[in-house]
Amino acid sequence: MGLDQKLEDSAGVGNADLDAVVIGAGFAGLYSLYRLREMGLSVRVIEKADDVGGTWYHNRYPGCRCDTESHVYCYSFSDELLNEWEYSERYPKQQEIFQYFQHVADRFDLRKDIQFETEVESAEFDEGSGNWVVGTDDGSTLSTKHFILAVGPLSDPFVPDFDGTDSFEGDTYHTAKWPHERVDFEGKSVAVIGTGSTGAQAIPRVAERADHLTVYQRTPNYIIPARNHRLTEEDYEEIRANYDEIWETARSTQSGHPYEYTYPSVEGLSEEEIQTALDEGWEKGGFRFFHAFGDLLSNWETNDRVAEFISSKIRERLDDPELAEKLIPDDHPYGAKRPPLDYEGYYETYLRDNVTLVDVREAPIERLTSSGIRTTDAEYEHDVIIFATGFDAITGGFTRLDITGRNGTTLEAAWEDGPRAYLGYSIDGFPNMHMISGPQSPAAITNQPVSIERQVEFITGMIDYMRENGYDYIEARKESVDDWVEHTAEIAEKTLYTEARSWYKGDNIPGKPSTMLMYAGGFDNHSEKCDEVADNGYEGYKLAETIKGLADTDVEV
Ligand code: NA7
Repeated sequence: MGLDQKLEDSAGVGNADLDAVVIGAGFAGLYSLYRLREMGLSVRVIEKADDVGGTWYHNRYPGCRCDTESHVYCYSFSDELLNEWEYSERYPKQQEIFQYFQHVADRFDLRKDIQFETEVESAEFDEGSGNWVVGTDDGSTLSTKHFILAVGPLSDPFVPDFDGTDSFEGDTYHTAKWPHERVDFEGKSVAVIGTGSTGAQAIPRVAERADHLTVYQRTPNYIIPARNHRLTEEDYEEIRANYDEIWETARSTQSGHPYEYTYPSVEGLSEEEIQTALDEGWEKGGFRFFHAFGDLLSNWETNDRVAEFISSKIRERLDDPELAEKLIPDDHPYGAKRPPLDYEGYYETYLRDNVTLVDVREAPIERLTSSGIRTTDAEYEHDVIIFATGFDAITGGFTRLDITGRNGTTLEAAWEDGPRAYLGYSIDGFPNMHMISGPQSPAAITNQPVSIERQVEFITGMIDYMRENGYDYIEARKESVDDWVEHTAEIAEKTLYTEARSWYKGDNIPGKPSTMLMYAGGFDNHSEKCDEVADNGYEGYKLAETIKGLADTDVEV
């Protein structure tokens, strides 16, 4: 029987085709599928790509890898899985992460419940049947009791709307929509626009292959050494001997990474102690450096010391003072914008004869021409333009869908004054709809697998509780959503995140309101709050046996 036929047969009687529809087959979607299936529920994951992996399916640009250390860039729910998988380097390459996802999908036989090459376009809560009706790009619909959005916080690529984009006669690529086949740069003049984490990874690699590379930089970033290396058998022996403790630490920190801060602050420390902490952090590299001082993102004094230290290191690396000053940030605290890592001599790349740095803060890009890029003070010829220009982060994956909740309320209307969600998961008026890495969740400012596992466990725990207690519907109360949004904003105000223009606040998207999109209070505190909510019978939510029961409580305060 076709899905449409099934839907027709069940229409109006409250029987959904499925217990849960999940959008996306990345970290969040696959774990949701695994857990819900373990609970005995009927689930279907809908994925637009032809394979699993989510962001790691689409991002295949040269140099693409994860800035999180590989031993904690994986699921922790299965000891068997942990013990059988080995990444080859300290930071996993895209190719290996993609293989990891394929392994997970095969190992747990997940593919049979994933509908690939299908894009969800709409979802509407049907008050007659009390189900969500999910519409896909092949014209079919599916009805489901629970609607889970595992769309990814960085899944909606952003390309600036430059005048003349269509007139460019060369090839253009966005890093997050990279072709599967090798892209040829040999003998070509290549432009990279953007120097975020993606640009920082791609630039050294493209420079090696292109005839000439021109980097268009608007905002310099603090880019620190990753200190990548191959992982040996001994490394893995040590990791495995300590895995329980590593995960326990990761789950107890603000960042979801398994590192404790060396000192809470620079305040009260001697000059020597500060210098030693910075030097040692620098030697460790990556986000371990980030963990030298606990108040890095809330205390200017600490941040200034760390930023000065990084700036001095950039100057040391480049014996061209003018170039160094162009590459040193001067407009934001370290970490208030996502800090990229350097794997392959990022700064030294600019010393190459075939690389030109164009400062587009000084002279912005005016337009694309048929043969290249024109800034306000020069014209550059290119065969290829690479947009490393980021994403409509956190909300873009949700708002691109046409979602309608109860009483005909659209997501667009619900978020008219800015995105809002209780704990990042739920919105009033949208029963049984659950977001992973939604706005006001810790999302992408924490180590994703740790944070995602926690969120999926909260959502699946909630669904389990509903079944145990005879509830068919759950919906966040309006006041819980409002309070959580206010709480998140208050926390952000106490941090230095407010001091940078960044995608954390939606500043990279023209017209998007500037507001901290994620919960900056830490993974640990968010997690504790989730436990408290669950322990109190899903405090802050309305639970009901019928859709009418849910609607009847609308007026309750
Ligand atoms: P990011 O971090 O958003 O970086 C995008 C870059 O593109 C950044 O340097 C932007 O400059 C630049 N950009 C965007 N629009 C323009 C225009 N109009 N002109 C010039 N330059 C522009 O995206 P990434 O893909 O690097 O990283 C996203 C996340 O993926 C990363 O943080 C990791 O979590 C993984 P800006 O800084 O806005 O001045």
